[in-house]
Amino acid sequence: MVKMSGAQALIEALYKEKVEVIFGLPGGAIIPVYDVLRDSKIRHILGRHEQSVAHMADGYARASGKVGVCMATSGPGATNLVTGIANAYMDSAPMVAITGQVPTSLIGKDAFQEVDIIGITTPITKHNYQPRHASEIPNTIKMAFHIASTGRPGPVLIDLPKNVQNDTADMIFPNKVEIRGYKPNKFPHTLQVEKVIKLLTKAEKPIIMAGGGIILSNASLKLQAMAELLLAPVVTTFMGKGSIPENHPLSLGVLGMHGSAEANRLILEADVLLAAGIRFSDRTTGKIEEFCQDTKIIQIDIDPSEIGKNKTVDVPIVGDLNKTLTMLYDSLAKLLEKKEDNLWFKRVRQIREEFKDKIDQGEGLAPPNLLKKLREVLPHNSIITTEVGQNQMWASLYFKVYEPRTFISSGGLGTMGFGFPASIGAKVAKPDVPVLDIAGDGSFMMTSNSLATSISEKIPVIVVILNNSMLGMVAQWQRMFYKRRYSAVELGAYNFEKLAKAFGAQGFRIGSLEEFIKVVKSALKSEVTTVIDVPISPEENVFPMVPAGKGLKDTIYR
Ligand SMILES: Cc1ncc(C[n+]2csc(CCOP(=O)(O)OP(=O)(O)O)c2C)c(N)n1
Repeated sequence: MVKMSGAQALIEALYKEKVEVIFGLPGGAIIPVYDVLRDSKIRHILGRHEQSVAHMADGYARASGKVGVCMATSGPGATNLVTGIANAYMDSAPMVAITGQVPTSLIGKDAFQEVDIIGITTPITKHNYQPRHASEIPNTIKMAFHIASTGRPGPVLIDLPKNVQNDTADMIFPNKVEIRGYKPNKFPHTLQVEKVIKLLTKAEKPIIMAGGGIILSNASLKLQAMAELLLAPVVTTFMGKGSIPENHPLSLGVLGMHGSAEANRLILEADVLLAAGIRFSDRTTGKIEEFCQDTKIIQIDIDPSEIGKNKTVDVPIVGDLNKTLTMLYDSLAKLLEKKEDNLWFKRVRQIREEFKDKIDQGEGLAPPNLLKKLREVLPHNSIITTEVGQNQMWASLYFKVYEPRTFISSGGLGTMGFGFPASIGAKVAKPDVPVLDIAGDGSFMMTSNSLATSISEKIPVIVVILNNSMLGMVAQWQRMFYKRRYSAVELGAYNFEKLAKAFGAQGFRIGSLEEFIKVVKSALKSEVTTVIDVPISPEENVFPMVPAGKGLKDTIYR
């Protein structure tokens, strides 16, 4: 037992959890923690807005697989974190968010900068805590990290009243953690495994649908081995992009509203669907009643509440994906011979051929073309983050990803302004890897103040703004489904080159594809953040597209 203040215990406990970096922005209610942090070995990265601070922690978590930590003061600091916490929750990113709170004697009295952040974050966290005594802090931190990082990962919030930070107590730092009622089930039930094996050995047209769960459980290699053994094509959800190398002969790309033509078509022809680590999101399935109506569906997930939530399945199986796929693979490998070719694989090749020229990828700075050319100059392990809108969907469709954890985007919440701060977090996690944010001008404007963090903390990233002077995705919908009646989508033209330079970053405005490639190549060697403003036509649409409320068979190709 050691005597120390609550704030000291917090930093000590974070240190014991091997936390290397905290993304934060201080204020009155969290000053005691910041005072201790000043003398600790943990790096602090000062954000310029708490939403960005949370996205930085999120980007760090997704790139590294570790828990991302963010910190803010009470009241407005805490509410500014909310979007970032909700974003992490929707995409199952492991995060611990720490907020200051008014002293316990003032809680519930509308004190200065008081807000009920526990109430506000209850639906968007896996769990939240408000220790009322300093001595609770070490165990609370241990539990928070355990919950955030195990089972289906997600954010946990710890709200620390100021007097609890200041009070001293005898502290016990536990080595182990036991939480009643929280025991994520890692190993699947053997009877369910047998049922899956029976279905897969009989399947003639099997298809695998791989989600973000594959990446979270580091199951990419097992997924690939399984696909090769079954000769099953793999479609990924948006969150699953990167779970299989997108140049693998069995990879069909991302499925869904802006999915690849091959993925959206072939999934409708499969007889058995192995859905691994996915949640049948409406963006992915289109009209759910029409999705794989006559297909036998197997669903594997670590989170039992996901099974059958959006889609009734034939065989549910609860377990960690890496462990479950390993068990399935080991049994199947004894029963099946590896095939080099069959009718189903011929059909895969035929569909690929059929759609080869159906999608117009444009020339010069047309986004599909630009993203394909960008891929060619970047190392395989480069990390791409995206903003939200057309930029995100173009990146999903046309920027091929070869490794897990190298495509980081706001899937569930669709948060504009996520990509740039997330790229800063990812670069902190992987300083030796190039990190690029593919941005829209509207999204970049939301969190571009993070340029100050990127410059002052020397975290060099590259931002490519596909600048159509529009809220492009909304404009696309108005163009296609509201008879071109543009309403509140024209942003006007801004000079992002000058904006970047004002913060001390490099800024460029691009006139041609050749110039773009030249600037990217020099930015890759640079040690300072580079913003590349690429003017594109405001009339560009993202295709393919499944209109809202329609099924995958209704895909529009151009
Ligand atoms: C915080 C937030 N506000 C509003 C939206 C709704 N929305 C979705 S896409 C989009 C347009 C995005 O514009 P821009 O960032 O310029 O990207 P583009 O679509 O032009 O590539 C909007 C407003 C959102 N997703 N997030």
